Amino acid sequence: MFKKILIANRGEIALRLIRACRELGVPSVAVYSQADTTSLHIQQADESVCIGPPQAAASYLNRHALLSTAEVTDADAIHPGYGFLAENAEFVEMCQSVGLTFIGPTAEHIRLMGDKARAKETMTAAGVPVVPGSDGVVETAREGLALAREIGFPVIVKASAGGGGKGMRRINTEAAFSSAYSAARAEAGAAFGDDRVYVERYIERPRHVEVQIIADRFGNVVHLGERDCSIQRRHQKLLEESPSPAIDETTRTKMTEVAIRAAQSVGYQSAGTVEFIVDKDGSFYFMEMNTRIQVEHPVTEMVTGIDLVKEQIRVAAGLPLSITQKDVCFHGHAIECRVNAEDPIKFTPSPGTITTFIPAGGPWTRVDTAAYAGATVPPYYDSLIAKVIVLGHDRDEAIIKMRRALGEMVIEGVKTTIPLHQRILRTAEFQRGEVYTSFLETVKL
Ligand code: MV4
Repeated sequence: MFKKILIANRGEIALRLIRACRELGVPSVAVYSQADTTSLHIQQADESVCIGPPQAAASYLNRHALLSTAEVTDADAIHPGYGFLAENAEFVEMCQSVGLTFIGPTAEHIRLMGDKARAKETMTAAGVPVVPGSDGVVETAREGLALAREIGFPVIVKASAGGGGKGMRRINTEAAFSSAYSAARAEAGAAFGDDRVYVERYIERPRHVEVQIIADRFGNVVHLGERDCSIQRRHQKLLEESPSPAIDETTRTKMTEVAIRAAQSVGYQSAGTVEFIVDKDGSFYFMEMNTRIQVEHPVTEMVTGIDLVKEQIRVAAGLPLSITQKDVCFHGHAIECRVNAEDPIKFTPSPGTITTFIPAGGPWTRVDTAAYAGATVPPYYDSLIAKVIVLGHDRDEAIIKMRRALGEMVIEGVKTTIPLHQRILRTAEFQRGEVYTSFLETVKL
């Protein structure tokens, strides 16, 4: 096992990682910016080091500061959490070159999955179902239009360097193709410094279902079921649940098998998520693979009882997975609501000081947060301040528990998305499991 782990993150995920370290008996080092001097992760880690000014680029993204901190504190591994440097292949190589273990996949796996066109080609070759479309990148509008005619409109143009919804354009007609194609390329070039795009059929009213996998260095790959993340707004997930109300047992078996094949075909190691889009008929297609521990991982932990972060650290240390597929059993239904310091109507950030903080509690209710009364929510970072996760015997009970849990929470000083969640949970559509990515645009709250 590692001697000491540097936690290259902040907020609730930093605390989550520190807890895993503590249970594994591994000391942890917190890093913080000048905006985070009163943050809880500093209190909970065994040591802490200030790494720079508030701006993320000067602190949590400051790769040399992180490597020097690991060196002076004698840490032998770095956990990046999610966001920041979690999917930065160059940083993985920098860690490697100074003898530090990056707790995550290899630089090559991050690069492969970061290139969405290449990832799709690789998955096609492995026999994983993908949305019908171009074989890799589309070089010209002419080529794209010819292909769009073949597959039929509407189509979608996606940035190969994109993902998570950035640099995508839906095109409904032949007449609109050429200018939309050029606009998508220009947008991708400006956003990612890479204007390569690919084209595929547009799936109407899609649902987002993803499979959690974890793989060790000995070729063992285990799936931990799926999460439904269809309730989103502007490609930001709001609420996640497991199992997905969108798929039946047959589809679940196929999808989890496919996810394992996807990971195995590229020799993936560490925790990862294989993201699928599910259409109206329940057919599913590979979208992308996320090569990090995700915000919504507690949903999976609740239904499986498996500590994903501890497993992720174990496999990074070269230990085998402590579980086989037969050991993984699923119990009940879990829901997570993301509580952001945001105006729930306008979705604009609401930084400030949290004056009152009363978390939810009670049976089968988990709150992952770094918030407390008196804590500040700086404007420099993501506005996630708490995740409320509940486990019920079935979906109906989980909904009741979540409404009860959110009803207990009192957060004052900043606006939060709690009222929005309460409205979503009350709708007949959500209660019937009719969750689509367009939910918030189409359902009256
Ligand atoms: C699509 C699609 C329809 N057809 N691909 C958005 C995020 C990225 N991971 C994939 N996305 C989409 N890809 C085809 N061929 C619709 C979306 C999409 C979406 C997907 C998942 C969750 C929310 C979404 C919101 C809008 C569009």
